[in-house]
Amino acid sequence: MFEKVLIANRGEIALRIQRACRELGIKTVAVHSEADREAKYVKLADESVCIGPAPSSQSYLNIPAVISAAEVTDAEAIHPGYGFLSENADFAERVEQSGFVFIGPRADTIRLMGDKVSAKDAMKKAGVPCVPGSDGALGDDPDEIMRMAKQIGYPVIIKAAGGGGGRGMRVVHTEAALISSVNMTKAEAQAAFGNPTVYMEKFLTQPRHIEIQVLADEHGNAVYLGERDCSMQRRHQKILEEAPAPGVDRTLIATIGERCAEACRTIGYRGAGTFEFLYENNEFYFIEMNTRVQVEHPVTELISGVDIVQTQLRVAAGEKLPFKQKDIKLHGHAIECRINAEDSHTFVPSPGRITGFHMPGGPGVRVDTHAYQNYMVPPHYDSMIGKLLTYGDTREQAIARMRIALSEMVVEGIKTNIPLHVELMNDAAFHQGGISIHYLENKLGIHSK
Ligand code: MV4
Repeated sequence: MFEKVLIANRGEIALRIQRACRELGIKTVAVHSEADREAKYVKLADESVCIGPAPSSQSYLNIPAVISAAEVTDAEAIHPGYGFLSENADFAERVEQSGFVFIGPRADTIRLMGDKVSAKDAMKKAGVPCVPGSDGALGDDPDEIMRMAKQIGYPVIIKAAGGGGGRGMRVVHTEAALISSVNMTKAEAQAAFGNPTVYMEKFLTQPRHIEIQVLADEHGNAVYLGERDCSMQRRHQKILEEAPAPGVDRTLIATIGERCAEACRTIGYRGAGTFEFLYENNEFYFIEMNTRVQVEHPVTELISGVDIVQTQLRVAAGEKLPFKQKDIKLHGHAIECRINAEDSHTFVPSPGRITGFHMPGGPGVRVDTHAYQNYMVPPHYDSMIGKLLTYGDTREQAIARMRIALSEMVVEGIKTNIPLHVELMNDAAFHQGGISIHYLENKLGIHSK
């Protein structure tokens, strides 16, 4: 196992990774911007290095600064967390070229999945069911594009190969709008990603967003840890996640999960990964793969008993996965509420000093946060200040515990979205389970879009 790991991230995930390292007896190096200098998790690390000014472009995204910090502290490996440099193939490559271990997949795997056309192609070849579509990049012939759309059937969606996570896509409802939409998406893709490549898919109108968690080692072993339902979202920002996905056939999950694990073996995947699917009419359709640990990984940890971050560290150090698929047993139900420093109705960020802070507890409650009383939420980064999770034997028990936990939770001095979560715990459609990706935006009203 590594002796010392550098954590190239901030906030709750930096603390989460630090805890995993500590449990494995690994020393930690925190890197931080000038804005995060006083953060408690920075002080808790064995060592810390300031890597630049507050803007992330000059600190958390500064590749030479991160690698220099690893050099001066003699760290052996770098954990990128989520966001920032976590899915940057050039970063992964430079980390390894500099003689450090990148805690994640190989750079060429990140590159493969970063290009959504090559990702889909690889997964289709590996037996993962995909959304029907163009089977590769769109060519230049308008007649062929029109024939293709007619064959797939309207509505279709045009997506940029360099996009993902909701960036660079356009829905087309009629043949009259098709070619101009393709050309506009190409122009935007060139401007945003430096790559004009686009592809076409059947547009699913009321899907759920369900993802499969996988773990793989360098010795050809891969397992899936069930699924997460992430449909409760607004503007591609997830608000609440849960596992398992309510009302989905367990046999179907097992089939899709095994396909994902097999795809990992086929492409030689290493580390933690997430296969994102759209789910509609009892069918799964692969859309993208994430090659990092995700914000919502704890819901899977709660129902599986597997420590995903520790496992990332183990497989990055060359160890075999400490379990086989038959050892993975999912129990109960977990829900995660993302706690954001923002206005509960307008979603406008609300940075500033937290003057009062009390976290809930009790059976089946987990809080992952770096915040505390007197902590100053900086205005420069994502507004998420923590995650409140509850676990129960049943979904009803997890919801009941979430209600209680939310009622106990106190965050004063800034606005938070706790009132929104309280409202969701009393929402009839949420209680029923199985809402689509459009549910929250419709509930909030057209004005919130
Ligand atoms: C889609 C889709 C409907 N049909 N693809 C948006 C984010 C990116 N990961 C893929 N996205 C979508 N792709 C087809 N063929 C609807 C979305 C979508 C969405 C997906 C997941 C979570 C939230 C979403 C919100 C709007 C649209």
